[in-house]
Amino acid sequence: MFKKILIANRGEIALRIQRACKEMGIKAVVVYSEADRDAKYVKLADEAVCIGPAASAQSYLHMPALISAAEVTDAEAIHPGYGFLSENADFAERVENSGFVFIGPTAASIRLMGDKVSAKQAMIRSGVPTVPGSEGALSEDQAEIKRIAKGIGYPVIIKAAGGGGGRGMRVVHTEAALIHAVQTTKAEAGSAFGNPAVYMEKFLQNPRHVEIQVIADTHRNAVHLGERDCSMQRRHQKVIEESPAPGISRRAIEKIGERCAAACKKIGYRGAGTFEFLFENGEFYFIEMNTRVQVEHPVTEFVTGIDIVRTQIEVAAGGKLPFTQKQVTLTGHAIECRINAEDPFNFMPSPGKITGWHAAGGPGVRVDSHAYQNYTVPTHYDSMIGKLIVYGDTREQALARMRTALSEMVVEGIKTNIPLHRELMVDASFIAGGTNIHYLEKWLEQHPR
Ligand code: MV4
Repeated sequence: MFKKILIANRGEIALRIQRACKEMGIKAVVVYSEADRDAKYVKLADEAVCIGPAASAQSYLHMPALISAAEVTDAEAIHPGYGFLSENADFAERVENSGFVFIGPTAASIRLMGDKVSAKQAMIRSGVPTVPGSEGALSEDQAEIKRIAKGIGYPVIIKAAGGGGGRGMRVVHTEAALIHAVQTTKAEAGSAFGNPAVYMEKFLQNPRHVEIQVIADTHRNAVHLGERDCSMQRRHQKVIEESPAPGISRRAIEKIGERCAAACKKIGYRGAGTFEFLFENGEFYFIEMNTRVQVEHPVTEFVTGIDIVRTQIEVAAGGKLPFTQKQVTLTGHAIECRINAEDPFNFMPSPGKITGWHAAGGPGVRVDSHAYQNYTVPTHYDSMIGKLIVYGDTREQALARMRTALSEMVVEGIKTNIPLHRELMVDASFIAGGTNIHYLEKWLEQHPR
């Protein structure tokens, strides 16, 4: 096992990874920007290295500074967390070429999944169901593009191969609008991602976003850890996540989960990963794979009892997965509310000093946050200041616990989205379960302030 790990991230996930390291008897080195000097995860770390000014490009995204920090502190491995460089294949490659272990998949896997066309082709080869669409990237042949769209049936969606997470997409309803949409998406993709390739899919009108967590070791073992429903989102930012997904049978999840685990084996995947699906009319359609630990991993940890970050570290060190597929069962229900420093209804960022902070507690309640009383939320990074996660034997109990926990949470001095969560936890449709990806945006339109 590693003796020392460098955490190339900030905020709550830097604290989460550090906690796993400490439990495992591994020294944790954190890096921080000048804006994060007073952060809790910096104070709690065994060692801390300032890597540059507040701007991410000069700190958390600055590869030479991160690799130098690992060198001067004698770390053996680098955990990238989520966001920043976590899905940057060049970074993974530079980490490994500098003699460190990248706690994540190989650069080749990250590259394969980073290109959404090659990711989808890999899934088709591996037997994972995908959204009907073009076989690969679209050619320049306008007649052929029209033929493909006709074959799929309108509406279709044009997506950039270099996009993902909602960037670089355009919905097309008629043949008259098709060619212009393809050309515009290509031009935007070329400048935004340095890759003009686009592909086409059937546009699913009212899907849910359901994702499968997987984890694989370097001994040809891969298992799935069930699903998360992340449909409650606004502008591609998830707001609430839960596991299991309401109303989807265990049989259906087992079937798709086994396909994902088999795909991991087929592509030689190692580490934690997430297969994102659209779920509509009882069917799963793969859209993208995330090759990192995700913000919402705690809901899966609650229902499986598996420590995902610990397992990431174990498999990165060459260990075998400490459980088999048969030993993984989902018990009870978990819900996560992302706590953001923002106006709860117009979503304007609200950084600044937290003058009062009281975290919720009690049975089945977990608060993953780097915030504390008198902490100043910097302006430079995203607005998430923590996550409130609850567990219950049933979804009803989890909902009741979340309502209680939200009533206990106090964050003063800045605005947060806690008031929005309090309203959603008593919303009849959310309580019923199974709302789709458009629900929150429609709800917000119907609840103007
Ligand atoms: C789609 C889709 C409908 N049909 N693809 C948005 C993010 C990116 N991961 C893929 N996205 C979508 N792809 C087809 N063929 C609708 C979305 C989509 C979406 C997906 C998941 C979660 C929230 C979303 C919000 C708007 C659109």
